Amino acid sequence: MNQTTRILHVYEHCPFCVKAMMIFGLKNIPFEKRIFLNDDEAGPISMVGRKVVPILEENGRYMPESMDIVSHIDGVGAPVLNGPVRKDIADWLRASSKATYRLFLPRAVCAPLPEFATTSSRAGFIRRKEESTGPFWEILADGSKEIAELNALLEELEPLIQSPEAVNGTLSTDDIHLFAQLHSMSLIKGLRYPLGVEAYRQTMSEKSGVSLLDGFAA
Ligand SMILES: N[C@@H](CCC(=O)N[C@@H](CS)C(=O)NCC(=O)O)C(=O)O
Repeated sequence: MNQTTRILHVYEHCPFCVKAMMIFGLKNIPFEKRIFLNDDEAGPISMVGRKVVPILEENGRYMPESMDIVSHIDGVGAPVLNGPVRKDIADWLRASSKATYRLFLPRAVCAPLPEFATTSSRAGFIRRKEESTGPFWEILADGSKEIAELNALLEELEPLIQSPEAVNGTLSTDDIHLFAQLHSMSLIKGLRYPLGVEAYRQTMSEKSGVSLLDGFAA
């Protein structure tokens, strides 16, 4: 019988890649993780025609788009993302995304992650992202307003979490989106996780096999 070979091409910091990696862990499906340098354009373009990750390579075929990868892998054997999705989770994600990504981007590029292993990969990321965020040094110099905003939102998140095993009681795509955002937040020092949020972060990290980045938080 032919064995399916699955390779997931990612950047470690990328929230969309976190979503794609999660489903493999949640389903206990083996895969090989390969990490592009952030300025490698030729690699992803040769696979899907544009510079983007995640890309799933399965038996020599390429699939981009994180949520397409999630639903494709969830469809292997019995699906696990069977639970309902909730508007209050989508609202929470929307409310917290702007401050999260503003604080996250300059921290991600400072972290010792493999996609930034070369000077040119790091410099290219900074140059491209600063066009929309403004200078990273300014964001790193004072994030106190956004940190306070996110801490207030984390307090609001706690009562929305029905179980550390699944935000809505049964695993759903809400868990994919929520954990990916908490994963990005884990790089931001000064965030305080209420007990219920902390239990969820740790349980979901363990179940999905995706490590949080708290150790690199700045
Ligand atoms: N809709 C895509 C978005 C993926 C995406 O934006 N990935 C980012 C990395 S976080 C990317 O590859 N950006 C292009 C770049 O870094 O040049 C998905 O859900 O997979």
